[in-house]
Amino acid sequence: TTRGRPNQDVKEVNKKVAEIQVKVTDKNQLNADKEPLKPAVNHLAVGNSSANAVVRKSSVHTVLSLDVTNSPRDPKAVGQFGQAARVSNHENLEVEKRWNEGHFNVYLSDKIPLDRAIPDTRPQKCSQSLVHDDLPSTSVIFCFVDEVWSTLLRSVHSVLNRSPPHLLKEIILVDDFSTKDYLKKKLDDYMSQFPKVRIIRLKERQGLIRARLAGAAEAKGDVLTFLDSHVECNVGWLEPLLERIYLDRKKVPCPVIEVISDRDMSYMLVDNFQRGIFRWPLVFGWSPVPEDYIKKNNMKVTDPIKCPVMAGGLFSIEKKYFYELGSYDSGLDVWGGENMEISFKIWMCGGEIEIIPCSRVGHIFRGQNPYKFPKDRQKTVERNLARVAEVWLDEYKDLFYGHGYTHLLNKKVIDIGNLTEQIELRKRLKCQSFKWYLDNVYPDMNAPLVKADGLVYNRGLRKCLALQQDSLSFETCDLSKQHFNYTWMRNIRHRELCIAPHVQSNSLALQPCDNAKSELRWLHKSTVSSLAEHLTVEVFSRMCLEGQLEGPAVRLRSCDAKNLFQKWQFTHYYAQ
Ligand code: LR7
Ligand code: MN
Repeated sequence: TTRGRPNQDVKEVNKKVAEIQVKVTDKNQLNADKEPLKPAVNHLAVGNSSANAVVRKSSVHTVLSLDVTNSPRDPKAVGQFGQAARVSNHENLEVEKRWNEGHFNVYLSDKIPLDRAIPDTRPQKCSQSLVHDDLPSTSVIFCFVDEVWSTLLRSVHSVLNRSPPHLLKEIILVDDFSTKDYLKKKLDDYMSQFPKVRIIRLKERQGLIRARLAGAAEAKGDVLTFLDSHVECNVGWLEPLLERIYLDRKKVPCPVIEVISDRDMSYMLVDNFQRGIFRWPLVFGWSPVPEDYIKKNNMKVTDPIKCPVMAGGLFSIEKKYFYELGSYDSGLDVWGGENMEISFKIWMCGGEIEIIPCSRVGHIFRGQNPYKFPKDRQKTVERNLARVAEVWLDEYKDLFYGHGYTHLLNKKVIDIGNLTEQIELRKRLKCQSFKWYLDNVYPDMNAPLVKADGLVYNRGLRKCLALQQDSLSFETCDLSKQHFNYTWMRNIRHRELCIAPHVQSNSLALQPCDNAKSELRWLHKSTVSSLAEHLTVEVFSRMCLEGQLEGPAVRLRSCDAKNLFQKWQFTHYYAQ
């Protein structure tokens, strides 16, 4: 109780709360094209928005961090209390005209108070949960490039209004070389009224990853808290994050990310028990915590949720720990992949990622990035992901490449840059393997190391492919002798040898496997093991592998749907 904490009168606060009746309902559905990134949302039916945030542990008096926006000056304002705002028909043109400035309803955002109230969406118990008196302080870092004025300001105000002053060391705005005029002198002038806000301007466009690093380098707080520049922090959002770090400095807590509608700017709460996961090829998504896990661990809605990966934009991390982990790979450009990188790094090198249900922050989910990518967007993201895969995925990186990214294996197509430093870092930190991560952090992830394996059975010959002294033959099927893998690189592989088609002579040979060689790839559609399918040369898609009774055991022939000698079947299928 030594730090200069606000000494709120509890009764006063409660009186204020009682004055407010908030009713928020959202009638608009979200647009479907962005669904994969959004957690499932609930319609709000919020009664009283309670102003009390978090009670501190072992404190002499009960301290409440007051949400100063709960009794707003203008309760009737557009979008007030997080309600859906409507525009009349004659304004639609204006809405459309300004949409692309941020790829959301910028027109509406500009009409909504910068310090609007939003409904307190925390689970009920949160307002009574205890936190320690001597929590670490944090620097809040917002990076932005050409962010919309009103959303940037609303983000900053929500932090200033809803964070206990003694825990908020500063707010650092990192301007990633914006082109908009209002983000220059006008922003400086505006922010000069807040001693805690600092602006750092980058001299060239660095992308959000290096922009965050620039912000972190200047930060003076014990903890770094990164936020996107179009958010609204909810009541009591900060204390529960800092509490987790206080308990264990290797915990990396994330708030629940709620949805601010890009259409009507309403604030919507999301389903409980959601966690961040990834699917191949390293695509972030939300997924509910498995039901039996909740039961087995007797989880309450307020309990922290272990998270295999974080969404990326919103989290707190102890500053020293961030640097011990080697911060971000600064070779990642502009946007994308850094959430995977830091997530794998945290888990595999001794830390933990958690979603904290008592901490909630709204975020505007947009259909498109409203800024330009200096290079092609797709290529930028692919390259970032390839860097992550090469450093962290071990033998599982084949799953990444095999899900649509085999072209990245061709060094002529893409230069992913130097990775020595990252690989060294992983060794120095003595991090666990990716297999360990899958087994321990994300056991419900489906990650078979090959697409299929076992015997390669030919329907016409009713025999299996065999290798005899480096040449192919057919034998009576016997799993103990003949074993091939159908790999993620779509190679047919036995140990170090792969079946290589020679299209000119229609013959087959065995070659040392090489993931980068597209000529070694075979298409094979069957996922149902009872169905035999063609093995088609990928680079020459009309040619199929065919078994022969006489002469060489196999040859290439024009594909023929009815020819049983062209139908092949592996013993086990693990994935499409
Ligand atoms: O070159 C850039 N420079 C920047 O400063 C590009 C972006 N930025 C800023 C930008 O202004 C914004 O404030 O970086 C922030 C994030 O960019 P967004 O809002 O365009 O990203 P996003 O919300 O679409 O994407 C999510 O994934 C990103 C992958 O790199 C980042 O990790 C984002 O922070 C992340 N956002 C969230 O996690 C919020 C929830 C979304 C989900 C799921
Ligand atoms: Mn964002």
